[in-house]
Amino acid sequence: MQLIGSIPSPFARRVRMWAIENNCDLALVNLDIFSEQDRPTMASKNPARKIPILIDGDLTLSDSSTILRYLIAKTGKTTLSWPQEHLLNIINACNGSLVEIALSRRSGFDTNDDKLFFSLQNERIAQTLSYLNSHLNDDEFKGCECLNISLYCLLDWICFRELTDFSQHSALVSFYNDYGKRQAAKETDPRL
Ligand SMILES: N[C@@H](CCC(=O)N[C@@H](CS)C(=O)NCC(=O)O)C(=O)O
Repeated sequence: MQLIGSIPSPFARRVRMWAIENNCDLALVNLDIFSEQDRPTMASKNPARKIPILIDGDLTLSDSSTILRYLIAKTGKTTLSWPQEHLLNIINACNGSLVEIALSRRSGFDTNDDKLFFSLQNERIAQTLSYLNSHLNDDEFKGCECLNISLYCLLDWICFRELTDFSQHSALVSFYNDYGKRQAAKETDPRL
């Protein structure tokens, strides 16, 4: 199987970490998605022009959550429960808003500007981080590898890109420090 992605992408990293932890053979095609050279490769596989993209024989899949669900099914692992799906969507919402903020900054906007678009993203980021801080020690969160990996990739990307400050959320900080010690986290570190 091939994963079309990039090393910094937190969404691609989830899939890469899950594959490492589950001995799943996955070759990364590392693209610079905003470069003239690499963009056509992404566009030819996904008209939505987003990574990650999984290629398994004739099958092409997009969206990290869908890809993870596919790999979980393919390897016979336990699927996420509905409450776990809800938590994954909260992580996704936070990560999605942070992508909007990162792209806005890259486009030269002041993301602290008093504009509806930025206020909505900043509000969502603050609320979801606070919610995750209160719930990551719940059994249904702790027992789900997919949620743990997705949260770690989100938090490490926040630090890597200096997107926001979660230091007031002590449960998130302690989770981040512990999970970062894992081999899969080290092997996929975007700083390397
Ligand atoms: N919901 C998607 C989000 C994927 C996503 O936003 N990927 C970013 C890279 S981290 C991307 O391709 N951005 C390109 C763009 O927004 O134009 C997923 O879970 O895979």
